Amino acid sequence: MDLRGRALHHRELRGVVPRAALDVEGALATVRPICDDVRERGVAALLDLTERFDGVRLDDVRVPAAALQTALDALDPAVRAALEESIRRARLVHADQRRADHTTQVVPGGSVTERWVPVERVGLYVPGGLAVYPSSVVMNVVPAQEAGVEQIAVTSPAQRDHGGLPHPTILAACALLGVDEVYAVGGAQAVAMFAYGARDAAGTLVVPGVDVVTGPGNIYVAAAKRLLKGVIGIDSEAGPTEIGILADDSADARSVAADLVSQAEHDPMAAAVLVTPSPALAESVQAQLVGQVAATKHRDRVATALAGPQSAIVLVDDLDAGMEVVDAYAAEHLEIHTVDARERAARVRNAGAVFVGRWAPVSLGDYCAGSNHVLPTGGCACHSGGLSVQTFLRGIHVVDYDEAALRDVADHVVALADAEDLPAHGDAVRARF
Ligand code: HSO
Ligand code: ZN
Repeated sequence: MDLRGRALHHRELRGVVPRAALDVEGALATVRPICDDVRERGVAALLDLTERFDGVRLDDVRVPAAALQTALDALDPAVRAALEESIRRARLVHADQRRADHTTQVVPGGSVTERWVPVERVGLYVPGGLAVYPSSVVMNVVPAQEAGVEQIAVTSPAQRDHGGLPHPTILAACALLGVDEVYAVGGAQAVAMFAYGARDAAGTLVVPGVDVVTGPGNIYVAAAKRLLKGVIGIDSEAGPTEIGILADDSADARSVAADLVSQAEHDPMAAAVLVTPSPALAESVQAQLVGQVAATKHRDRVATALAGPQSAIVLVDDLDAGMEVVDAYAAEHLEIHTVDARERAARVRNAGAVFVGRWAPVSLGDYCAGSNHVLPTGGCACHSGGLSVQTFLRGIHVVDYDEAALRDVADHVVALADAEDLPAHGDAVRARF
């Protein structure tokens, strides 16, 4: 894509940058009957739907505690050590996100305190389709724990090859994090299970409903989150992974190509976008891609993703024009490989996460930087941030005025109430004096 010489306003650029066509709205019609079924028939529906979509008939949706411990005992020690380090670093970053309650003394005798209160119960979705991501267990659970959420439930699709349990590394990650409420349910039905709760045939509440559902999933999971938002709170809807890279002549073409391939590996719909003013760099990256794609394990998936309309090399007049493009693109992940990477990173307006220079690849953030990898996609980074402690907190204003402070402002309350033709509002204050 060549944007050189085109003076586009940044709002116009949003319509020009490459973007995956993800029809979440279209998937709503598919997930609505699934969600209704779960609401009406509870556990019986979950068992039927799991058989239909995951090809396995379960006796129970809950994963037994013993299976979690067994999975942890069998976990490869190198993977265990890596997960432990990932958890440790994520905890450091997310613990720092906690907010203290704050009281503002508005007038003598009148104050407003903002209390940050965690939601009581959350449901975390961990995908189990094309790839299995124990790292996503870490990225969902750690912020919820650091927010002080009391009840954390995880769900992940039942795997036929694993006796109907979620993938063992998912179970092991749950065990490492001390999460013992785990369900073997995936897809839209999992979101509905968390939204409505689920009872068995005897009327026993097997899965209590939750307040907030987070985590990435396929288009049906995203559609169910859109449908049930309001019944539950959600984080942003997750679409296919995206990487944007802003680079100049100083960039190492091999690293740039490797990072484009790394995120294209997730999904044939994944997006990899390089923005550069350097035709020479564009050429070397393209040459690198040929060799690297041929050599990589998931080459079919990667090649499809890189050839799709959602991926591109975008040539721009200069780095400032490149900044406009990456801001318009609002990538889930944005890498900056320029001589002044740190300074440019500080000026980025729209991105899920920004990675500064050659030694901070997205793969680091996916696993072990301490940052969160559940991030807004599809341009949503222009209005939303990634998963954080804040996702699980609500600010509650506590209003505390004494008699004199209320008397002092009473005329203003009455004036505004009259202006809105709500005289009873004013009377409620007058009645006190
Ligand atoms: N890059 C993905 C997260 C992930 N990568 C999990 C590897 N495992 C979306 O941010
Ligand atoms: Zn990744």
